[in-house]
Amino acid sequence: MPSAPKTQKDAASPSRKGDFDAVRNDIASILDQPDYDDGSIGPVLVRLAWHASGTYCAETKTGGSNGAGMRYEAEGGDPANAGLEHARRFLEPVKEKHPWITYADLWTLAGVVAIKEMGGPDCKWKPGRTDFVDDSKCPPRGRLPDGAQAAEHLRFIFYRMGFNDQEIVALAGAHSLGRCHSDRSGWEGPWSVTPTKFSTQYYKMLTKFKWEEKKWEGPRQFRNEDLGEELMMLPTDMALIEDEKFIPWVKKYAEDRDAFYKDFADVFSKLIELGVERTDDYESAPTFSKAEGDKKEQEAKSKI
Ligand code: FMI
Repeated sequence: MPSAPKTQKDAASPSRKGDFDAVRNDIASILDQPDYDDGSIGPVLVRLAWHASGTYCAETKTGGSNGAGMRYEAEGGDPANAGLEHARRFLEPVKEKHPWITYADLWTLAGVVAIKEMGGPDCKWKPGRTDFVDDSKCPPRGRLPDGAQAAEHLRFIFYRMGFNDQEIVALAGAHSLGRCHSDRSGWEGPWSVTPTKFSTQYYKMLTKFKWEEKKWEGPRQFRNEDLGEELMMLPTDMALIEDEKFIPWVKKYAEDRDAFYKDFADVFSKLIELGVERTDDYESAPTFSKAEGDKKEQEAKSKI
């Protein structure tokens, strides 16, 4: 029997240029991966968006989320980016289906979609990033933070990007997601018992539990088993409760979920905008989040 003719939708034709909702839906549809980590690639997509952006230097206006330089060995091969090739590989079918989107837009949008789908806030996202055509504009290695260090180092790195102490602590709350891998960073284990759910658990773990140095062959990290499984903290995570300017924010976010969600959404949106130089095409692109966009559309419809 001849198969039914393919409809327009079935055909493997590229999607309409600028249909970012279609891209959002396709990203959301690949997050669950039963054979990967804790069953989700959400956390590693958030890390991809962050590492793509976190090379920014406000003084020289270099680095940042424009360019998608991690496609090149110069940036992709930076040991700080170990493991992110998995995130990029998972996104490849989405790029193939929507070839008009740049990698730089796709990677940042993937982070935003993953945060939302894992129960986090709506982070504003705006398109218009371009991709480098070669590696000549890749930022130098060494711009991303080193988890083995302390508060002073965090400030040095995040102040360079233009963030303040409150924003540093809000960003760190993303460590309620995902885990460390001994074959990537060298450290091992998750920070929370629900690593695929966006939550305030990271701050609660830091403020309510006692952490002891793990005795093992690997790099220095801290451990706690009070919730029935071994959780971890990096030396830089511990720095947040050792520093008198950071700790009030850790305590606030442990107790005030709404404040954390709002502040995280603001600071993550700021992070993924670093270094973006838009083409004229996108100057008038909407800056509101999907939820806000849906709401505006509903309001507009109700007036018709
Ligand atoms: Fe974090 N991270 N992070 N992180 N990160 C991860 C995993 C990870 C550091 C170190 C570090 C931010 C900042 C910082 C995020 C989100 C964010 C790992 C394990 C390490 C060592 C990597 C691995 O796979 O072994 C710091 C301390 C130094 C580099 C640091 O400053 C920020 C700003 C964010 C986003 C807002 C997430 C989601 C993960 C989990 C990734 C995964 O694969 O599960």
